[in-house]
Parts: sequence; C-alpha cells; structure tokens
Amino acid sequence: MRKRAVLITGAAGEIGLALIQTLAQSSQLPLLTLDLLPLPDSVSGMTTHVQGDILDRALLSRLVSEYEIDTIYHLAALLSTRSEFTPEAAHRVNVEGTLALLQLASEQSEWRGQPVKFIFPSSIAAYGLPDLETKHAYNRVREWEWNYPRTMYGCNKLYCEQLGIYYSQYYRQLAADRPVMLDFRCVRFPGLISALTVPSGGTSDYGPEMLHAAAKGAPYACFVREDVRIPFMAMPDAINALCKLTEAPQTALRRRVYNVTSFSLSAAEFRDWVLKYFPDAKITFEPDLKRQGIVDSWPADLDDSAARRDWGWQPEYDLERSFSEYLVPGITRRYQRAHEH
Ligand code: AKB
Repeated sequence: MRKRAVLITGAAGEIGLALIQTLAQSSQLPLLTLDLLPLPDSVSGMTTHVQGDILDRALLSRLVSEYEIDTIYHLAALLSTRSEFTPEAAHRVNVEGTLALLQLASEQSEWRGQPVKFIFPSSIAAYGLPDLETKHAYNRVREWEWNYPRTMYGCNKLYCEQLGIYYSQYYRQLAADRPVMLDFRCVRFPGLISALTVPSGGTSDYGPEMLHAAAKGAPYACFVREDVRIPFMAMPDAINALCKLTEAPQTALRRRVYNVTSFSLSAAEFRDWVLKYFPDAKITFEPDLKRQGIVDSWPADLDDSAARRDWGWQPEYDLERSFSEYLVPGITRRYQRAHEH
C-alpha cells in the first residue's frame, strides 16, 4: 500500500524550512521533502527527506510508486538575481521542474479520482512596470495588471501560473472522458524576510541582508537607491498564507492566483527601522544599477483584496509587529547563539 503524504519540493530553502516546522505540527499526513541539499538537523527529524533533483524523472517515478501524494508545495526555484546569470538553467529548474511536478500531480489526481492540491508560490517578479513614473502612478497593482516581467525568473513564474491553470482546468480538454484534474492554487509573494535564514540569489534580498548584517555587527552596502520601494512580508505570514490557501474550500476561490502582502517600504525606511533596533548599524547605499533596474520594475505595493475577500487572508505581522516581535528577537537570538558556539 502506498503511503499518503504531503510533498514539499525545495524544502531546504527559506520558505521550505519554515513550512516544514509548521506542517510538522499541523499536518494530518506525514511530510515527504525533496531538495538537492540535505536538511539541517533542526528539521530533519520532522520529515522523510529525499536528496535529489526535481528534474530526475526516475526519482519522481520512484516517489509516486511509494507515496500517494495528497498535496504538493512546489517551492523549488532559482530566484531572480541568480537566474539572470544562468537563464537557461533557471528555465530548466523553474519551468521544466514545475511541468514535471504538474504531470506527476495530474497522474496522481486521475489515479486516485481526487484532485491533488498543488500549491505554488509565485512572486512580485511576475510584474514588470516600464518606468518609475508608471510605478508611482500604479501603486497597488492588481493580479491582472502589468504582467510583463523583466527577468527570466519572473517570466518563469508567470508562465508556470498559466501552466497550473491549464492543468487544473483545461488539461486534455478534447478527450472523450475528461480526467480528474489537479487543484492549482498560487500566491504572489512580495519580498520575504526570515529571522532564521539569510536569503540568497534574490533581488529583494537587500532588506533581509541589511537586517542580518546589523544584528551581526557587520557593515552593509545596500545595492538599491534609498527611494526604491517594494512590498515585504515576514516569513510567518508567508507560511500562514500558504496554509490558509491550502485549506480554503474550492467553492470560495474565484481566482487561482492571488496577491498577498503585508507592508511596503522604501530602502531608506527599511534602514531607519533597522537603525531603530540596531542604532550602531553601518548601512550605506551603493546602488548596483542592474539589480536596481529589476527592483524598479517591481510594484511598490500589491492589492491583495481578492485574497482577503475569498479566503480571509490577513497578515498577522504588520511592519511594527514584524520587527518588534518576530525579526529582531529571532535574528538577535540567531547571532547570539552563533557567537556562543
Ligand atoms: C527574489 O528577489 O527573486 C525573490 C522574489 C521577490 O520572488 N525574493
């Protein structure tokens, strides 16, 4: 008998590590995780971990021969900055990897006669505003506006959203007997900030990097201008959004792709919040025009009213609470502990 399980790909990444901790407490089903990297000791006892590549078809076949996969959190991706250095590799991981997982979920849905839930984190990178004037004019962007990404990662995310919709609504639409299709649900995240991990390979990384450097007592040169503004969210809210969207009754969902956000900050405001808690922090601005160009094309804020209306989305951590109750205490503890060892 195959064991029912919840699959998390890209499990060793920032979202993955936080999601494992939450689902290990709340999930009715055991967790099965997949990543190229091993998991750290802090979570390795909470899941059955398979170290491997989502592009390895034989490995995916082996997994479905052993497990009946009920829900997939497909987190594996190369982020925006990294993808610009290796665009074709990014396409392979971000698009071909997602396609392989969508196929797997389709086959599972058909085989068991019940949709597999496919939860997909997309990103503000799916948007692309042409210039700063337009960015200022369209402050809170809605899901269907400005879908003109400027990065390989953004193109990949936008296309995979469409593939997810295709596989859950139109897959094999000309066949005489339509199969049971998967249930694709997606959130477009702003820049995420975790107290436990430092991001790598993204372009919204200047926010979390500034904060982690301040807590470590290291100087930080921010790679975007002071006035650059994008939305952010603390990691517990990101996990909450994924879990709430998973649990929402399908009848309540009027879209398959939803914006979610918490607070919007310019880089200078971000610095001021960091200085409030770490007054000795040494933060300078040395814009890298290329990376800044990417952030300039992302919206200053997101309109997440559809998520609020359909599945009761509401961030629990606003700006003040994110810093005072989650980020600062968590990051301070992290570096104190590192210092003691
Ligand atoms: C990145 O910077 O690439 C990511 C994102 C905004 O999706 N953090």
